[in-house]
Parts: sequence; structure tokens; C-alpha cells
Amino acid sequence: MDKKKVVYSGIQPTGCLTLGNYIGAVSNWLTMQDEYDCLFSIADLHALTVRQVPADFRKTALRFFAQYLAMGLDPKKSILYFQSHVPQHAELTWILNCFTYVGEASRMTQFKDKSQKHLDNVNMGLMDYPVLMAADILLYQSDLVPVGGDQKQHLELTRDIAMRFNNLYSPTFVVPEAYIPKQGAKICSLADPTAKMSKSDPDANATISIIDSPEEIINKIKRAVTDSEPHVAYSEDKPGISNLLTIFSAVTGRGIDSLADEYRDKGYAAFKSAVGEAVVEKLRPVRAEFERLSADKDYLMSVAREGAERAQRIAYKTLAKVYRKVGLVER
Ligand code: AQP
Repeated sequence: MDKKKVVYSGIQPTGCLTLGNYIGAVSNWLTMQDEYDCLFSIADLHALTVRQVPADFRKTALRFFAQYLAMGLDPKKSILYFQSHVPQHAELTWILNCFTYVGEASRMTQFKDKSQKHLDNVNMGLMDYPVLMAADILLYQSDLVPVGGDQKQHLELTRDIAMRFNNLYSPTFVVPEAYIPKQGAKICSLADPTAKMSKSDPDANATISIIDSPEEIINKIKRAVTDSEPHVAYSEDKPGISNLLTIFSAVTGRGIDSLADEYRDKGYAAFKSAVGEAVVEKLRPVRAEFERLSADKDYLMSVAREGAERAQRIAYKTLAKVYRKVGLVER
């Protein structure tokens, strides 16, 4: 039997996981769990590239882990763990740093954007972010990496580093490919439907957290920015309504056209209320499971420990191979 392909992905534990993360990333991970050998991490080391308040950060990371499980990521199918629990990520990063040029790293769009945003803290980690990401991916000999638009450039750099290393020594790393999901909807901000819904958006009304209460969800969708024209339709000049149709379709599994036909002349209020109800129903079990899991920290930590052990076994093999190839004396 063919070996299953390896898939790697992770999300930084900052802010609140949003409906955008759920629809755009995690819902695809859920289907990938059955077809591939998947590793999904909480990318906590990456999140340290911007200042975090330690006590809040720890809580947020644990909440994200519980939310991974609540959304349906299954430790029996996938390896779920905290990046910081597997020391090989940091160790391989050091080696890969020595095979990455400063020019390459400083050209990354995210580095330039984040440097502008955090002028008081342009730290080395910010520039090294993509090298840590390369280590995440290459440690597990990942074949496929589901990436959103903003991470494509980082994946290209990962491929360059892997090929550079393979050519200098001998084939060591699988050169990963981007995984473009069959269906991948981009969800936009409820406050500015021309921008992405983003988990670090400081405006709570712009995003729907996957654990918002039903009332919060209904109210946020009621207040979502739309135009004043009365017809429900999917079109470029109606970004707010189009975004709500995309959300409606993603949470019900119904086609956008059929939803637009059904609600065309019913008015925005009725449409928004139907979208709100549909989102509430989709997220109801996630919120309930999140609350159940949050009360059982021992269970969460046991899943995290087991995930880290499984990840370390794989990571150790790759790292030992890399150390040998670059000529370090064996321990
Ligand atoms: N709005 C979205 N629609 C569809 N997919 C989305 N993703 C994120 N937002 C949407 C997908 O979720 C995964 C994690 O992406 P991310 O960590 O870049 O999430 P974010 O919400 O965009 O985070 P921020 O606001 O940029 O916060 P920081 O910088 O703190 O992490 C990806 O697969 C992405 O495509």
C-alpha cells in the first residue's frame, strides 16, 4: 500500500479563532485527517515574535488547543501538539538559519509588514519567522502544506531552503508542495467586507469567534456592514452581502446561487437573521464541546503530551540525519 502523504499546518495562538479560520482552514483539515498523515500544531513559538502578556498567552494557547479538538481535530487521526513542546523545531531552525540568506529573509512581505506594524520591536524572530516555519514543515518530511495567500511566499522559501540543503549534501528533506483545497472560501470582516476576517482584529464586531454566544453571533451579523440597495445578490459591488452569502453557503453546505435566489426579495433584515441562525447552529456543537473540554485540563494536557511525544519521535529522526550530514559529532 502507498504511504500516506504527510500534511503539516499550524495556527498562531493569538486573538480568537474566527469563523474565517474555521471555514478557510480547519474545515479542510477535518477532511484531510482521513486521507493523510496530518500534524497540526499550536504555533506558539511563532507567536512570540510579537510581545505577548505571559499569563494571557498561556491561557490563549490552551484555549486554542481545546478549540482544535472542539472543531473536530481528532488525536486518534492526527498529531496535535504545541510547537514549543517539540524542541527539534528550534534546533532545526538554527541549522536552517545557516542555509538561509539575510537577503531572502528580509525580502519577505510579512516581515516588511510586521516590521512596519511593530516599529518598537523589529526583533530577529520576526525576520526568522519563515525559517522556523520551514523547520516545522521539513522536520516531518511533509508533502503538503495547506497555506493561505499570505503564507505562499514563506512556503516558496521553505522549498528553496530544502532544495539548497538537498543539493549541497544529498536528498534529506521532502520538498513540500502547497495544498490548495478543493473548496476554500475567504471570509471577510463584518466591519469592512473588503478586508479579510482576521483573528487579531481589535474590533470585536468585525469577527465572529468560533466560541461566541448565539446572541453575540446574531447581533454581529445584524450589524454587519452592507449596502443600502434592498436585493440580496452575490456581486463585486455588494461585498458585504456577498460575504454573508459566502458564510451562509459555507455553514449550510448550500450553493450561493440557490441562497441568493431564495432571499433575493426578502429584505436584508430577514436575510441577516437567517445567516445568523445558520452560523449559530453550525457553531453550537463547537462551543458546547469547547466548554466541556475546558473544564478538563488534565485530559487536554494528556492529549498534548501524547501529541508532542509522537511528533518528537519523527522530528528526532530528521534532526539526527541533518546533524550527521552537516558534520556534527554524533552524541
Ligand atoms: N478570513 C479568512 N478566510 C479564510 N481563511 C482564513 N484564514 C485566516 N483567516 C481567514 C486561514 O486560517 C489559517 C490561519 O491563518 P492566520 O494565522 O494568518 O490567521 P489570521 O486570522 O489571518 O491571523 P492574523 O490576524 O494575521 O493574526 P496573527 O498575525 O496574530 O496570526 C490560514 O490557513 C489562513 O488561510
